[in-house]
Amino acid sequence: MAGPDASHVQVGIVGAGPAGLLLARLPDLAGISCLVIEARSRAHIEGRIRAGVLEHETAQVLRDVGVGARMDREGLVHHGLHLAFDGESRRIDLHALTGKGVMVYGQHEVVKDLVAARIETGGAIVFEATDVAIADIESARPTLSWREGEARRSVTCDFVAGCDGFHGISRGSIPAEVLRVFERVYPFGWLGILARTPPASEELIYARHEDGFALLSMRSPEISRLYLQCAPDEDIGRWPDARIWEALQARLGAAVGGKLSEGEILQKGVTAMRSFVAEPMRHGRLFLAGDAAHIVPPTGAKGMNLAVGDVRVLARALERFYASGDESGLVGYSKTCLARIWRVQRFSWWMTQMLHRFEEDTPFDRRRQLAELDYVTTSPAAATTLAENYVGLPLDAGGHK
Ligand code: RFL
Ligand code: PHB
Repeated sequence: MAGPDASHVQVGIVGAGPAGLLLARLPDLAGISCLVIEARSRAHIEGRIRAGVLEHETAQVLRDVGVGARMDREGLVHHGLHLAFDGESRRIDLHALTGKGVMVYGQHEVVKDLVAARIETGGAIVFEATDVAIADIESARPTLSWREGEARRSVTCDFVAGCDGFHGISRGSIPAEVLRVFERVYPFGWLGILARTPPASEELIYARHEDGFALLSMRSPEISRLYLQCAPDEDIGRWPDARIWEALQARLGAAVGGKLSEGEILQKGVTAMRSFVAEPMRHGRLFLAGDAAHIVPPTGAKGMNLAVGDVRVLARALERFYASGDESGLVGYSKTCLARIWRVQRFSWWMTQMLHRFEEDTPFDRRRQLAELDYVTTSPAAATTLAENYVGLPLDAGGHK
């Protein structure tokens, strides 16, 4: 096992989000040495409230790498979800349509479980690293360097994995003339709250409302997670708790048959929304994974699941390379991942356009949106399209084999 002072590791990993931490775990189990360099503190990454829905296969991956026990005890398995519109709420039976469900379990809980497992096995994570830099990715010995307090440290690596999220430094290490970016920025954001109150529905409710989108989700039988469509640069200061509850009641009240129970707001924040893909995801010996390479709007609940998908492809490729020298998985990494990523981009965009209020929409667009929701919730073929994407497309390659 490589410690922070070792001068060489097989895989240097930038970022301890779900992508970096899972990537450290998978090759580690195969005896491949990894070092994780993280810019923030352990408390920060373990307290960062983000995603909540794990696809069927994502949950299975966590079990497979030995970090699924708490998820299976505390997570909530959901077999359906609701789409609310035009004053009513209709259920999509995920399980009847696909034979699968999803696991509602907070991303920060996944992060806690992965950090604990890594520390327990003596694996190194450098927290609060500053000035992290990647060099020589086109050579056989790329270098990862960082500052820890006053000391500048570095390791050489066989490979570097850029798992440092959308605002990290890895993507920028790929030469500009090589990198192609595809992007759509949405004219709205989500205001999200975590509240101490039992969820008003046992299953998630995605609501299309004339005032804008709203989502009812949860973290436990006592804690609700709720979102409201808002301006992308919304000033959270303009949203005292009473205004948030009033907007949630207006958008979700009918769907829960009356009133949401209100409670103490434990956390609130605004997230801007975009669709983004950077291609290729590999240059030389640098591999991008997760949000470092792509962002989806959260409407499809896909971001963390995509990160897990990338990492599984990369871990498998690394294991094959170290076991037999076979480079084909590494060479094909970007293409394999991108096929799936574009399908998930399409789904996340589709859910977003179906459920949000766009200022430029005409009365025609509003009627079309309602017709689409009506179709998706009445046609078994259309409902299956939503359900199979929501529970997760097969991990291998772009789609069905
Ligand atoms: P992360 O989680 O952003 O982790 C990147 C890590 O890299 C660190 N870092 C650096 N470290 C070293 N050097 C540097 N220069 C660094 N720069 C950054 C950061 O501190 C961080 O620890 O990326 P990763 O691992 O790719 O994981 C991606 C997911 O976090 C993201 O896709 C999801 O949270 C998206 N998402 C959802 N995904 C789902 O699958 N299901 C959901 O239900 C879901 N809901 C959501 C979401 C994201 C949301 N927000 C806040 C963006 C709901 C919301 C509101
Ligand atoms: C969440 O629980 O945070 C959540 C659930 C579903 C989404 C996005 C976020 O689509």
